[in-house]
Amino acid sequence: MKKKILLIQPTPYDQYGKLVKKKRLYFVGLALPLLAALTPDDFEVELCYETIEDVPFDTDAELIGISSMGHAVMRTIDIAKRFKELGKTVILGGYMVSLMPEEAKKYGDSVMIGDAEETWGEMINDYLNGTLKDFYKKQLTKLETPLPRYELILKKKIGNFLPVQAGRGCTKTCSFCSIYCLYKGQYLKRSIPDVMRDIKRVKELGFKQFLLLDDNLFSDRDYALEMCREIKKLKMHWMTQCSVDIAKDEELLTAVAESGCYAMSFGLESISRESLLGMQKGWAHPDEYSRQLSIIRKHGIDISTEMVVGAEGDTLESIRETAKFIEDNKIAVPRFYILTPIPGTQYYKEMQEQDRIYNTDMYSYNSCEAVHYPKNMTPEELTKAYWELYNKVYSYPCILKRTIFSSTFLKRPLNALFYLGVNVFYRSHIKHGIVPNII
Ligand code: B12
Ligand code: SF4
Repeated sequence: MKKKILLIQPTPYDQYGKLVKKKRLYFVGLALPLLAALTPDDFEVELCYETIEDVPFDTDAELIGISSMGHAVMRTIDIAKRFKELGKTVILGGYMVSLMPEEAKKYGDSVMIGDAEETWGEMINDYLNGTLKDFYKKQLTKLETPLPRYELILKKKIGNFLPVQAGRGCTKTCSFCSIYCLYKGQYLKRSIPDVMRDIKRVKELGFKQFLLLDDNLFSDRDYALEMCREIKKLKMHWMTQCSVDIAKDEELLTAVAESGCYAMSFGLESISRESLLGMQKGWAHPDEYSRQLSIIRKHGIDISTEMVVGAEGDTLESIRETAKFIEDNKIAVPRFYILTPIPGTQYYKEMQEQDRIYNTDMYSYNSCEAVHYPKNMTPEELTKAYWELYNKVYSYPCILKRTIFSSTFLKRPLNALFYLGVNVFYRSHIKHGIVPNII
């Protein structure tokens, strides 16, 4: 009989300490299907996404691999402790444990720091030989990944698209960002034929759409142009995220739109220039945002945004103005976070050095509770202003203005109706005090 490994993507706790559970996980990460593909054939692999399914604590798997994302790391630790009590061998990996490996090691037998491509095989071998090391780390210099084992997630309650990744890292250096912290401004690209192999597989499996989950796909212009030319041939639809300065490049934007990209998410972060400068994001200019967003929209690309509040230039007034910015720019799906100093990031070091960490309880590092002392308000005022912002932007008048009373409705009515549905769904969460960022 084959040995078995169980790989788990834990779900976070909400701010009331309850596990966040969903009927469907639309945005599925790639780590587990990829780790499954990297696993030697003599192992059977089972995947568990806790947001949509329960962790099988009675599993017959002997090896348990647990991933970690942001504050969901608290659930990673709780699951690890339970499996340890049950006598299993527990391996931890993913962004959050990579940023705090020494702490993570207290709860597992071994910790994988960063990318697994060149160390996962060695880790499994060591486990089989009884020589598992405390830490595994190998900085990649090139990125080559096998075809993810998508078949292991097909029967799960996921959306109508699958994830694909072209590259890792980002050439920008925003101080709060975990990507910068791990990749230090490096952008590792896969070869275009390899990326196309994965997209073609997604198509063969009957999907008409995919999500390119790169952090800033357009970090390398020539690579991105070439990729768009290849994607166009497949006649599929896709979504991604990138920096808003793509608006400055009409040729690239045209190629992206013609290749089937219909939705993009932009980390605008703030309408305050001072805040952006404080985050080492001075290359972004809030006074250009409206023009840039309208150029992108003209190319037929729908927009969602990610913004943070609580940075150095933010005041209670600027947070209120953020709601107006979202409404005026008819952002289809806006998401907000309280700027959170994630341990391991440069921003965390800055806040620590300035003695501005207000709350050290990691359960609160959920991006909807202030855990630092902001410059221009108290932590309590920041948390209150954050929820007021969400409630204002997800009020029915604002939702309607941003969806069916927007120019998108005339050009792409089905999309506008879809975003209306997403907004109503998000609104119901916000009304229950649950942020929609993790769905
Ligand atoms: C898709 C995605 C999501 C999806 C899907 C999540 C899911 N449940 O599957 C959604 C939108 C739901 C989501 C939600 C959240 N996300 Co998210 N997400 C991503 C994104 C864009 C891609 C993840 C991915 O698939 N990458 C590709 C894979 C192959 O890379 P990887 O995950 O790093 O995995 C490699 C290694 O880390 C390692 N590895 C990973 N896990 C494990 C486990 C073991 C055992 C081992 C050995 C190795 C290993 O091996 C892999 C191959 O090398 C990343 C950004 C990014 N570029 O990765 C953010 C990212 C991971 N998310 C992040 C955050 C903060 C969150 C939220 C906490 C947001 C929030 N405030 O609520 C939630 C938490 C949800 C949860 N269940 O934990 C942060 C994590 C930061 C940090 N310090 O941990 C990231 C880095 C975004 C960012 N720029 O800050 N997310
Ligand atoms: S542009 Fe985005 S992914 Fe790149 S460093 Fe800044 S926040 Fe991180």
